Amino acid sequence: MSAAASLGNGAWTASADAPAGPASVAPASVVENLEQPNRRGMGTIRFIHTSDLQLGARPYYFPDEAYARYAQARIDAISRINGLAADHEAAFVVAAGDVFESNQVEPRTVSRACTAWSASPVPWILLPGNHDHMDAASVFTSATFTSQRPDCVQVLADSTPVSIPGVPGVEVVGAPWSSKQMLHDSVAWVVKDLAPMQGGVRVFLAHGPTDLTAPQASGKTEMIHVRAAEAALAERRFDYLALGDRHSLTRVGNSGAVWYSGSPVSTDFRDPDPNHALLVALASGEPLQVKPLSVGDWVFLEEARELQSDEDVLRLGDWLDSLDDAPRRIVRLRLRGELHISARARLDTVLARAAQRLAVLDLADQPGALVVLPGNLEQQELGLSGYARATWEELAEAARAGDAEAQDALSLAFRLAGQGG
Ligand SMILES: [Mn+2]
Repeated sequence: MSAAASLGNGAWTASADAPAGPASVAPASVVENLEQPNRRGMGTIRFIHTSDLQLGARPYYFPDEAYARYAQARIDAISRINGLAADHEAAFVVAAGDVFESNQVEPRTVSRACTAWSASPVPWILLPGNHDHMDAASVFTSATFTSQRPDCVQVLADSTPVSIPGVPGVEVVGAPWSSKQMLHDSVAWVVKDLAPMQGGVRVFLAHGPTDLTAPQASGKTEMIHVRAAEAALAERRFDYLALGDRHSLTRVGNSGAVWYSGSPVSTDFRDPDPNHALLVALASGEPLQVKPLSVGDWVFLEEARELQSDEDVLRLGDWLDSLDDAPRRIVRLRLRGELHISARARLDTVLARAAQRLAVLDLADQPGALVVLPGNLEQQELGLSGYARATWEELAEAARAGDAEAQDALSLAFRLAGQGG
């Protein structure tokens, strides 16, 4: 089940199972401070948490046409989040790392992003992540970015807490990546120098794996230790930890105040719950609340099928046909099994049709997984004679011996003869 579904998509989620205490409940002093800046007079501060836009990333299996649309969709995610900020009266947006895929992204990508940000009704605070780390060659110090960056965009180049213009009572502090590798838990590293908040609220931005969500990566030096972060939350060294690195919406730990927003537009087959941003509300005297907002509509689907018959191929075709919004579906098929030539030829027709409809149809390369069984039946149906028949038999023999090229050639010959539709 997706995190959004488990949260009841669109519903506010209070940190109901959070332990009672200052980590999740704003103390009175904070409430007083918040009442002034709040435009609605309800003592609530709202903001949007996003991360991992990975602008400029191109998966190797995307053809040009699909990539152009996909790249645009990810720039458009900035505009969508701008719109969501306005719709939900969010005061600002934080992006917790990997806004750009790398420090070497094309200047055009940086320019497109700056144009999208320039239309934002609220400030955006960006954290350099592992892909767009802050060093001498950072995208954030590039001529394109520095000359085109709109005033509403602020980059956390170091861990000095910053205030947000026009949003009093809120402090943002980040743990930016300064190189491709972090040698320590960036949250613990920064938190030790952070005094507990006396008034207002503090939002912490960090990027990297946590010990709870990536235990398999326990040797990584950059691992963020969640229990220590929760202790800092309880001491009010910060009120919300906005994480990036996981591309899937994920609640982390027990506090209800530590989240990965996931990528606003899906980036890979591995991500179970992408395509969201998080609306976060720190409300007077109430538990912190988060609400997943829908942003992206590109979906990566991986499907494994065992094919043994014509019926199996037809069922696969029906499934491919049933996918809605095909121009924004990236499908990877893992096919295995044994098919006679006629079924294999039908499969090729099914796949050709799907490749036309879908953004991407990727056939995972698994040599030998799908075997073609040449039989005599097909040969008879084709009514071959003479040279053609001799060629067919030669190919069939090679195909029986496992020659994949011969299997492809037989399938193609069968289709061309009009038997595979
Ligand atoms: Mn990332």
